Amino acid sequence: MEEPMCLIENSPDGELQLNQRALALLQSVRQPVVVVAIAGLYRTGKSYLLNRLAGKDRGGFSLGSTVQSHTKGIWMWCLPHPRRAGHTLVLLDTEGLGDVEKGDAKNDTWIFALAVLLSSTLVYNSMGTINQQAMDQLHYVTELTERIKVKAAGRGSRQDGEDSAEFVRFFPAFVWAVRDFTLQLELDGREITEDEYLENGLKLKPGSSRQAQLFNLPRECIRQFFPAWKCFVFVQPAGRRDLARLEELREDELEPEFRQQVTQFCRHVWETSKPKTIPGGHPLGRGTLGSTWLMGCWGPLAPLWPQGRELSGSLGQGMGHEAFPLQLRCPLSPQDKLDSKRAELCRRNEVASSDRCTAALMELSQELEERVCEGSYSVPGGYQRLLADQREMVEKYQLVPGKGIMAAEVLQEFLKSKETVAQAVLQTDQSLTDRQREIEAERARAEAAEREAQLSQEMQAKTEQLLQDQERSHQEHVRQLTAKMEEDRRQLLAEQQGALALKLQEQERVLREGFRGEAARLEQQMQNLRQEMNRPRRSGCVVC
Ligand SMILES: Nc1nc2c(ncn2[C@@H]2O[C@H](COP(=O)(O)OP(=O)(O)OP(=O)(O)O)[C@@H](O)[C@H]2O)c(=O)[nH]1
Ligand SMILES: [Mg+2]
Repeated sequence: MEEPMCLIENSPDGELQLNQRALALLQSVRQPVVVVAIAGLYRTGKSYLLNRLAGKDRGGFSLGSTVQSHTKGIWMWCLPHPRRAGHTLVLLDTEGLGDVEKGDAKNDTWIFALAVLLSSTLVYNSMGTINQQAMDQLHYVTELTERIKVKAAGRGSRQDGEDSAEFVRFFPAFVWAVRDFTLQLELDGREITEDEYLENGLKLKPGSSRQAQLFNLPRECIRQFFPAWKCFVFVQPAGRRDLARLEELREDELEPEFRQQVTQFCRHVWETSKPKTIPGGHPLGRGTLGSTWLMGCWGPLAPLWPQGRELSGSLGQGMGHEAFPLQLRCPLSPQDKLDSKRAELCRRNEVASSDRCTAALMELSQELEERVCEGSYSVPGGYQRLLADQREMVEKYQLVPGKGIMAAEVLQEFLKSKETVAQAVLQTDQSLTDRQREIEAERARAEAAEREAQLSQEMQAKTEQLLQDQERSHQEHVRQLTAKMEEDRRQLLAEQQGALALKLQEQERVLREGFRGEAARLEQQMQNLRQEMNRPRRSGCVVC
């Protein structure tokens, strides 16, 4: 991918939309992907730092030099991984948070949430220091985890603390990049590392006052939810005048200390960022659809937000529920599983049929295409010859075995795509009078309409077949469930009879030993058991 491309568009009214071109590109990635996202306040050099991670001299994410926020939505750049052969590095540049002109904190939260869930490493960028203000900005993390927690809690009761274990499985490694850092890394007279600087910033306040809680919340989130954290500080990259044109500067015109810091930062990110995985530890890429990945990240958020739901729909077509990692808490019912499996099988069936039909048509139409290119039909009588050749091709296509359920639809599409060529040939055919041309054009239209009607009949038949299949599957499901319930009932009865026999033996024993009270207690238990066994069962009714 030569240049970055917009992955999620953010319209001025705050609507997020997925760019279908970017999605198609992601779907074509067959290698495992390592995803690095950057987020943080607007106008703090995020795009510039990400360009350094791309390891390219020129080009990349667009920078702005004015006070106005520049990057909008989420931009993506797929590159061969500089350190891992056979891996793709996906860089995600996000819209700056806290833009006063935009003033939409909710929209900011969604952008941040997506950056967190989509990435294997999240770089959080801030200017100057790690201070309370910078920590406060991280309320986005708190909000994100809160929202997912609220939703999850509604679906199944989880204990507090279990969430952090879940999140750690999905959250990326966290890297804090502090830009234009001018302070000494020293604490209480002792030199400290950058990581110790971050650790100090993440220290909790003792006590349970409201103030302490507010102070501790973002810190606790980072500590509990992100599996790893690291800090890098960077000095100002160049003199004040050059800051607005950093991109144009040669490497040796940048501050040497900054260059060194960037080198260390890049090395860390390249070497430690893991390939992005979906639940079960399956790596993305290698045939796992990019949309599955996106959907997996969007899934937990989508239902909380109307636009998210729409995007969910467009992304989720034909995909299984396993794409929703944080919803795994709510197990699917057997019927849901069955439906999802059937939908997946139908989709695969359609794809396979469509591929086979397209391949057959490509092969059968090859000669015809060549003749069109050579201009063989651009002669008097050419139109009739073209139609005859097309008819012959369609006849041969009808004889191709194993085309499957998409045969008519694919043929229709194919013939439709050839209509323009046929019309052009018709118009140039010198042997026809204007009247004849009109008649031919009319005939071609009628033929197309007839094909359309035929297709619509076939589609209807297909839908009916699908409904029948669904009904059959439902009946089968009911049958299996009824059989299972019968089996369970038999099993329970056998267990109860066994228990009754044991109690009877025990009663005889205690009576022999003279424990009348104990025998009476056992008698009561046995009566209860018999009542339980005689209670009528609602066999089969449950699934109706
Ligand atoms: N002071 C300073 N300026 C920088 C640094 N890195 C980049 N810049 C400059 O800051 C301006 C904004 O850089 P961007 O990379 O576009 O910043 P951004 O955070 O992506 O901005 P938004 O997309 O608007 O959120 C440009 O003029 C850069 O040349 C840095 O480390 N320090
Ligand atoms: Mg930017």
